[in-house]
Amino acid sequence: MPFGQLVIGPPGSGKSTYCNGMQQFLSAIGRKTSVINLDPANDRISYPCALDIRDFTRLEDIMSELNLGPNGGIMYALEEVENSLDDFVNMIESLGKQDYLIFDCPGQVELFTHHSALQQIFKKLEKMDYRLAVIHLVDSYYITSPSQYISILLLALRSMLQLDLPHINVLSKIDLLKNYGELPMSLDYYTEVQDLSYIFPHIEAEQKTVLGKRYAKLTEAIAEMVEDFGLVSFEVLAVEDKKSMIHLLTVIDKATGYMFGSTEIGGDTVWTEATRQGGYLGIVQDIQERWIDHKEEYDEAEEEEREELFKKAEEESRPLTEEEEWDAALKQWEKEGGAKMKK
Ligand SMILES: Nc1nc2c(ncn2[C@@H]2O[C@H](COP(=O)(O)OP(=O)(O)OP(=O)(O)O)[C@@H](O)[C@H]2O)c(=O)[nH]1
Ligand SMILES: [Mg+2]
Repeated sequence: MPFGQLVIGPPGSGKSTYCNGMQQFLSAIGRKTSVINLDPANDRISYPCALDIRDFTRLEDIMSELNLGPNGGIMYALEEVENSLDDFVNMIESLGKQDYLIFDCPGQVELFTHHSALQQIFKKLEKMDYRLAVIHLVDSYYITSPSQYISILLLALRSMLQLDLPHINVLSKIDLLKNYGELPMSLDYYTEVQDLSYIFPHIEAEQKTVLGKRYAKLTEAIAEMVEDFGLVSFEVLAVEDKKSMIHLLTVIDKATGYMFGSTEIGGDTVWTEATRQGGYLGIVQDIQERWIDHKEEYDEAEEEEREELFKKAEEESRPLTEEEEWDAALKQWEKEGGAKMKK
């Protein structure tokens, strides 16, 4: 039974970069992976792409034939796929059922909050027994403003309900968070979506005008409603931070059921067995320490580790391989309390 990730999120949230990084990671642990580009505007793909929506329908042609702009063109392209769903799904099936799939989606928010095309494509795959999880990336910049934070909570809730699949919300680019100044609350407050009434005074302080006060009231009402659902929480990710990628994959494998499934599927028996033993789950506090409280010290220590690796490769007169970097990160994960990678 095939497994996969549907990578969604607003424009620029890091979806394509994540797909590239995740594919490299999966190939390092031996899981055979195919990345599928579902973004008709994505004409500079940085990863090896097994299937490209642009081979199915071309945005440029739609725009010129129908006199549409790029946003309308993307919606139309996905509607075309929705209308020829069987053909498109056959193309996905032709990749074989042994490959782990990653779908790089377009960034238009309406596609995962109230438009049917993506939902229909995903539902069709689900019916065909594909075990999929939605990975919803949201730029962590948005937690720096209390009212924007409530907006992304609403966005996350809305897409969770619309897409109706296992859903993992992720605050991306966490490495940049320190640059945006001090947060009123600690990082786990935002990731666990703790008692939102604590943030209300900060929402009110943001608004100075009369209409602004009413905006604050609306935001607070939305916050209460999101809290009542009790569904939204976040993981955190810095795509270059291998430890945060390792943690995220353990969470995803749990959500899709991959770690409980047959280990012969992807050829990554070692990883699957290791995560079955528990995985390493204390990440948010680590991330607060790594990326906010002691960023400089950690940067320095990691640079030293990397230099060691490079020195070793240099002595052997060759460049450092991606695999070696991943190998070092996995060893570190194991040392710090992650599950044992029995070789
Ligand atoms: N610092 C940092 N930058 C990142 C990270 N992930 C992505 N970026 C950068 O964010 C920018 C946007 O990344 P993309 O991967 O193109 O984002 P996207 O969501 O695919 O964008 P669209 O397809 O246009 O919606 C690029 O410049 C990336 O290098 C991260 O974890 N940390
Ligand atoms: Mg992209």
